[in-house]
Amino acid sequence: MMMFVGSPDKVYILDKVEGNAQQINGHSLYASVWDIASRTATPMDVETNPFCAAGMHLPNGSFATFGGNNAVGPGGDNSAPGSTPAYDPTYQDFAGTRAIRIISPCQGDISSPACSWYDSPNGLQMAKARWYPGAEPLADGSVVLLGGFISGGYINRNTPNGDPAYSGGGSEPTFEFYPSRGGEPAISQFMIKTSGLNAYAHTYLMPSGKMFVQANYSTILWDYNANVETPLPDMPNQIVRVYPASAATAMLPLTPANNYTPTILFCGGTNMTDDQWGNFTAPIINTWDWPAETDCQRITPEPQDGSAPVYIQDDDLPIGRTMGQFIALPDGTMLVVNGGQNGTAGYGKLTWSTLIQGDMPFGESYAAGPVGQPAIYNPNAPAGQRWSSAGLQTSSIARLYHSSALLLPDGSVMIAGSNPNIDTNTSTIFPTTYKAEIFYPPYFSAKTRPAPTGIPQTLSYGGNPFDITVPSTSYSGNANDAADNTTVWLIRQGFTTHAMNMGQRIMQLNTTYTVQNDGTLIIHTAQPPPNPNLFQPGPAFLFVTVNGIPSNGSYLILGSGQVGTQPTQPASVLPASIRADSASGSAPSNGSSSSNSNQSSGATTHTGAIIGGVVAAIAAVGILGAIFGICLARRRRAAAARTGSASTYPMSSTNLGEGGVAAGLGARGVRSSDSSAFVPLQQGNHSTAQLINSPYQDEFDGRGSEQLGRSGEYGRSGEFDPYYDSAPRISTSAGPQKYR
Ligand SMILES: [Cu+2]
Repeated sequence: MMMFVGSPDKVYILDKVEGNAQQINGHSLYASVWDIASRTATPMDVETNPFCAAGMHLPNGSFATFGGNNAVGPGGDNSAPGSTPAYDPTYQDFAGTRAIRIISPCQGDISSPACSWYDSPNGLQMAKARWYPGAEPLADGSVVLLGGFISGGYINRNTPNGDPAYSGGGSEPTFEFYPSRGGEPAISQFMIKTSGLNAYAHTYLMPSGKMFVQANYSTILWDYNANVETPLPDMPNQIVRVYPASAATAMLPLTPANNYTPTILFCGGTNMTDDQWGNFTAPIINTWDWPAETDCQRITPEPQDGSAPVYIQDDDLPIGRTMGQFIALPDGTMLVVNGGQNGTAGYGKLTWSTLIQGDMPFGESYAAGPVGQPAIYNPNAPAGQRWSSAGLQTSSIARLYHSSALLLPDGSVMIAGSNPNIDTNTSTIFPTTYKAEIFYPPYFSAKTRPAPTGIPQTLSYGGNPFDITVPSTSYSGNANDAADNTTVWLIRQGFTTHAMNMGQRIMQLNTTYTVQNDGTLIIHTAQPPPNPNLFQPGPAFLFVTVNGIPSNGSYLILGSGQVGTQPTQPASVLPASIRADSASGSAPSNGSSSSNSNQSSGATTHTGAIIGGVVAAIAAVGILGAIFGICLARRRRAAAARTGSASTYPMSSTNLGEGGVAAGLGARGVRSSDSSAFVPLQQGNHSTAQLINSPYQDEFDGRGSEQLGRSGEYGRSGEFDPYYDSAPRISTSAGPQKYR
């Protein structure tokens, strides 16, 4: 599953071409858009096979995806009559290996051409076929696309590896740009050196404009203009971090305290030996028996003191993981969710140690042992104390290969996917999973969240600072302390797929403040530093975090909105802070606060907020429509009515009734009787067999496409989330926003 927040109110989703029950235009559905506020999914059409592409924002807020698989039909290949790699008549998908698909998120009619995916087998194309390419945006808003498979496989090589550049036509060792710089794409020596384990290479643009690239055991700084590579140290202990080892990998927050110096953190992955990895066909070993790594390493590729970059051992993950992924949270911490304790990403019918098809113990999955427990990394905590899972609710839904996670504008985290299956399979041990979850980080315990005003719709690289106003009604306690404890964060969630968030960045803006006598906080906020390499141009969300409690994110565009050299101005100069000694906030005060509140300001006083009903909880949000299918909620309701709907799960404040919210949803009502959907959360982490037979297994009614346009027919997945209506958040329905 691939997801991104395309606009303040919508998550765009692309999925694997396979036999999803939901149909659109006479074929299985592979794309939808999910409205965050109403929690409804609307099907969208794409023509080319988008799995497993790279994806990236563009400077104007559009998103693009690059590459994918050949056309596939039932069985995940071209074995059906009439099926070719160029087009499959059953699933009606065209080859996507060179496709560039673009969408401009918009507020209008989702089915209108302006709001739809631009995607055509004869349309915009890359110079080369790329499946699982690396992707990184540059300071001018263009995108580098690096390497990839030609037509897939477990890892990107043959054995013996006599042709590490091309693997006899299986590997693509070149790189190219979007928009194209013309000419024949040049070869990346790094792709040859890392042959086999270099798909979805980890890429991070550095302040100098060079790119940090990590794959296999190797690391470089890369000048992609001159195509010159500078070796950096190998990954310690030869732990593989790229797909399919799939470590959680992220750039830590860029802050005034670290002088905007990027540090990259790698956690988990796999230490399988070079032999054990196997080849395009399969791994040598039974991966599901091989424990994933707990090891974390961090590296600062361009130290400001001029010292040589080195990998530094960091605190171990609480539980070893493959396919974990980092989500930057607006309190400056990093959440890890998803993944498994054993094995790797990828799927297949066999390994070189289990050669009989059907003998693999976990269906087609090369991973096992789903890890449902979230963990939060605090980069500012002392070594030895950076990880915590205390109080975080554990999910019982397996999130293995093809899972994804994404920060939503309200500060919650959407978790979706898991599909280690060649074609749709809802009855295997790790099934094709349509049910999503929302994780509510600890700051959702606050009853009141900051309600800042004055946030601009565009930001520049340097230039005049701006003032953000935080009303006294939206925080509690001493005003000076609150001002000392206020941080302003710019977050780009990125394009999530395959345990990565491509393009994800988080930057704390420089601030000073004026505390007014009535407790109002005026936060004088600097523009981002005048270096577009630090935070590439394009869309982002701005959060104001007071005492560890973030506001809702405000959508904005950083930079000119166009591909090209970004204008820069001198760094913002901020006025000195002014305090007001007897002022205070008037929000309901004094509960214990979250242990994960921001610590970067070093303040000692910490007035928390009242603990509400939502503390680090995970809630299922039903199926996401239709890749996602139409949820037969009413069938479940009928079943619940027959059997009684008593639930032992806390369901406070979830009775939405027949009017109110439900009244806006068309003919169908929303009732609390769907609480049976929470039974999975009470099951053990490995109880997948029970999940398969559970009464709330995703259901589809198989209606024809002619009925799909009626939005009232789609399940409002929020009805399964007991926290949805009680979670403190600020309305985002402040009218249409300009965001393009
Ligand atoms: Cu994939």
